[in-house]
Amino acid sequence: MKGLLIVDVQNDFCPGGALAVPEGDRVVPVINRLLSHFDVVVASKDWHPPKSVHFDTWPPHCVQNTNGAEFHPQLQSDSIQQVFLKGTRDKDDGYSAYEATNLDLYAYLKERNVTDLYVTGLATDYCVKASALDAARKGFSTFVVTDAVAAVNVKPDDAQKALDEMQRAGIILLDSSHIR
Ligand code: VGL
Ligand code: ZN
Repeated sequence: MKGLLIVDVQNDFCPGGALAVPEGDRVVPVINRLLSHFDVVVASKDWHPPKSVHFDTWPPHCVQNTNGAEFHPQLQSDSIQQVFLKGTRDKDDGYSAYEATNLDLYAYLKERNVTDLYVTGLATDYCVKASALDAARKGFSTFVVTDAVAAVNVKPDDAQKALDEMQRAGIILLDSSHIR
């Protein structure tokens, strides 16, 4: 079975948000087009408490139950079968969707016989990277859809470095046009 993981396509990571990824909203129409090609569609949400050590590193963002933590309004979220919440504790960065605390992503995907996981969303250099590397480590055939991800780019080459690191870990990078 093929699974689609949508990482953190939330208002705070999109233009106008508290930790905006440049052109983060560009991924939304690409992800919407992909939805019907997958058996299992899941999403993660960055879901932080108001006070967190995570905010020593980052401006406050994706605080639980705020508008900034909602999915981008154009994302077809009714197609998402399950949401995984991560970074939920005050000492917890939770970059990887596999660190979700409401449910176990690994067990969820295994129970549904997902062998191939396609990773999309925000941000390439943090949560997409951490989630894809975990997926590969845990034995999923892992793909990153390059036109369905966007990077924070604290440094200008962070996106490329992240893509290189993922490729070295055996992750396959592909364009959404190759998914049928
Ligand atoms: C993320 C920085 C801080 C992400 C989350 O979703 O990539 N990046 N929190
Ligand atoms: Zn965060």
